[in-house]
Amino acid sequence: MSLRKIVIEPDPILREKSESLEKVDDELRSLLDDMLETMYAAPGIGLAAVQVGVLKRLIVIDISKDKEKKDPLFLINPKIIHKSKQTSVHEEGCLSLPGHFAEIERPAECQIKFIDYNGKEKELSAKGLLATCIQHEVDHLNGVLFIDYLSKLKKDMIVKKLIKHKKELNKVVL
Ligand code: K2U
Ligand code: ZN
Repeated sequence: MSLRKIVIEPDPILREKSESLEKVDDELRSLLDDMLETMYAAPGIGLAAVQVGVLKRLIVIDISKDKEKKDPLFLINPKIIHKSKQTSVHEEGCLSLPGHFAEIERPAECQIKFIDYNGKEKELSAKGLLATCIQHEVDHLNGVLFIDYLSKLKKDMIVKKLIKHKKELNKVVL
């Protein structure tokens, strides 16, 4: 397993639509393992493949609080098949937009179909933070970021700060 570099906004790849997978093999599982290790190291509770520069419909999630009791979810070709009419608000962040958080309203519950780590078709019903995280990650697979739900003023302010952040990072690297 190896750590992958996380893509930071603004970056055009984060606006691309990710492609579905044709098969689940050891190469794919190795990418999923790297994504999970990268997510835990960040730390985060979710990560989409596009955030490590891979335009494939892959997501890893682990909302378990106790690091001793990890409970990872591997979602291959996830498809949201139902969203509740009832909504809820959660504070969201994103590893591709470090340091920025916002209250985002989304459907409180959702159901997804997906293929699991071993290539088996599964269905899952989620509520609370898991439902929010799944919707946030599936948005990534469609080139959507949580800041897209904010006012233009707030979104532009965050992107402007991230541009400055990336310039500072490049100065340090160079
Ligand atoms: O896409 C990502 O970078 C995943 C987010 C997961 C997340 C989605 C929705 C709501 C909260 C988190 C990252 O893990 S951001 C880190 C984080 C963790 C817990 C709470 C807020 C932010
Ligand atoms: Zn994100």
